[in-house]
Amino acid sequence: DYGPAPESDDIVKTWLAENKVGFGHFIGGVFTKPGKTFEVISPATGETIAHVTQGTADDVDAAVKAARSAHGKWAALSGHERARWLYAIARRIQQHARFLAVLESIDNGKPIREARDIDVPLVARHFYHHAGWAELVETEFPDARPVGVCGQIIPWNFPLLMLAWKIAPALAAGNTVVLKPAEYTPLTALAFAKICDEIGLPRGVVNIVTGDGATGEAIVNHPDIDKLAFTGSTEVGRLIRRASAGTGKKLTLELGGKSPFIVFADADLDAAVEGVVDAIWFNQGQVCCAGARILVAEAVADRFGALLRERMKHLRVGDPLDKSTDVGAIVHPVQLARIRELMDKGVSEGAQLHQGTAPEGCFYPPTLATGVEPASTLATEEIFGPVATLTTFRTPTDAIALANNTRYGLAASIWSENVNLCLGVAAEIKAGVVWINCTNVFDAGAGFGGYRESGFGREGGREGMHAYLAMPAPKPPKADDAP
Ligand code: TXE
Repeated sequence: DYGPAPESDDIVKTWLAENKVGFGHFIGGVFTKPGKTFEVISPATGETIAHVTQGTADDVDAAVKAARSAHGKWAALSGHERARWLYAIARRIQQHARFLAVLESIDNGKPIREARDIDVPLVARHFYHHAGWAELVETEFPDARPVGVCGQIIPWNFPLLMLAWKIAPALAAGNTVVLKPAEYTPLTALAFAKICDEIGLPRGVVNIVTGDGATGEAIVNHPDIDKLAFTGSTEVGRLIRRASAGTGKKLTLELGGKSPFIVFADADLDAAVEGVVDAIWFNQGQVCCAGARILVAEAVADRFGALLRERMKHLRVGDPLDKSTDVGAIVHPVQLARIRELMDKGVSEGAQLHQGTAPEGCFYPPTLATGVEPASTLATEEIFGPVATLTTFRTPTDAIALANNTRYGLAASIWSENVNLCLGVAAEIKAGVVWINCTNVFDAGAGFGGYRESGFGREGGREGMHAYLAMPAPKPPKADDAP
């Protein structure tokens, strides 16, 4: 047990020190000896905080075999019994909330306030919610059966939350999993493995294999995996779709976005400014559904821009473990370099940047880009940093056209006091989620996912369960049902 500890940072330090030689995988309920390892850094300090094993194709194979042999018994449990395991996981997450939040903040660079108040509570909520689905699955989906062994590959922006989005519905539906966390942020997945071990979850139901893209490829190509679930870049999503085409694997992809944030002239502008803070400066903008394109009605554009620039000055960028920090560190120097490269390109294409301040190191200041042409880099590429573009529109029709002028379709948010306008515009926007007078609101009970190059399949709620169940084909209508 992590035990009662006066200082949350100390519990994390102790755990990391205990595993100083390196972390192995979690396969068949056993922590393997570390193999060839790679370094994990804390982006805020640049310090190496752990060594984690680079998973090989043999490691993936061992994990798939463990998941396969655990599957029969797990699938045969009653829904109620599986629900009890999911409840047990959720309770343990709450019990170790502080440890997990600090670990996430150190590993990812996200502000502790967000890890503590958003990531970890949503993780617990996801397991509680899906415990409910485990209870309901037999009655709600009477003809369905679990898919089998699921290979799940997740990104670094919400490491533990993305794990929850993948593992909770899979287990609720009666599947077993092999999950690979992102190479930048593997530590909370290993802490999760420890939780599975502590509660005595049947061996092999959850397997965690760490590693980079090559390990991910080994999962994608493994012949005994029945379903692949991926969240990450559109490029890798494409590779996975190609690699799995022609196999019987079920596939869901949650990829990038370039979501519009539309402010009409009658919006509560102060509320909309706070909305922008949540839309693009939350999690350093490393959010697939971030409101990265602010579209504002011409009539209020000057006033809104001024309010936004003033608000930006007051954002505190820095030490993720400081409770007053608003914007933490960018996940990795490679990602920082990527952001800088895109921004340089944007400036060379004529964009003007309005920036707050950021400390030296792996940090990027909150940024607003104006003078951005619709076809330019900053308007079209997912930057995945704390950068929003600001563009004006005249009519709702213009706003809709600009909003839909993207190859993505993950999310959108609309700000106006006129609810009819909001609902009318929402219906015209091609996006998986449309928020009205709010943004980045997540709930385990609501399906989340995209259109177009943002991927396909839904996570969360009833729709999310479909991804983890094999459904019988719909019956053809009988002759006397014909109209
Ligand atoms: O993502 P990758 P990266 C976007 C965002 C970001 C960009 C690059 O724009 O700037 O992607 O990030 C695993 N087969 N998003 O390069 O590579 C990898 O190990 C199988 C949006 O870090 O897609 C990791 O576990 N797996 C996004 C996971 O894929 C492979 C969140 C994601 O990494 C693989 C993250 C391969 N060939 C980035 N190559 C979102 N939608 O939220 C890599 N991986």
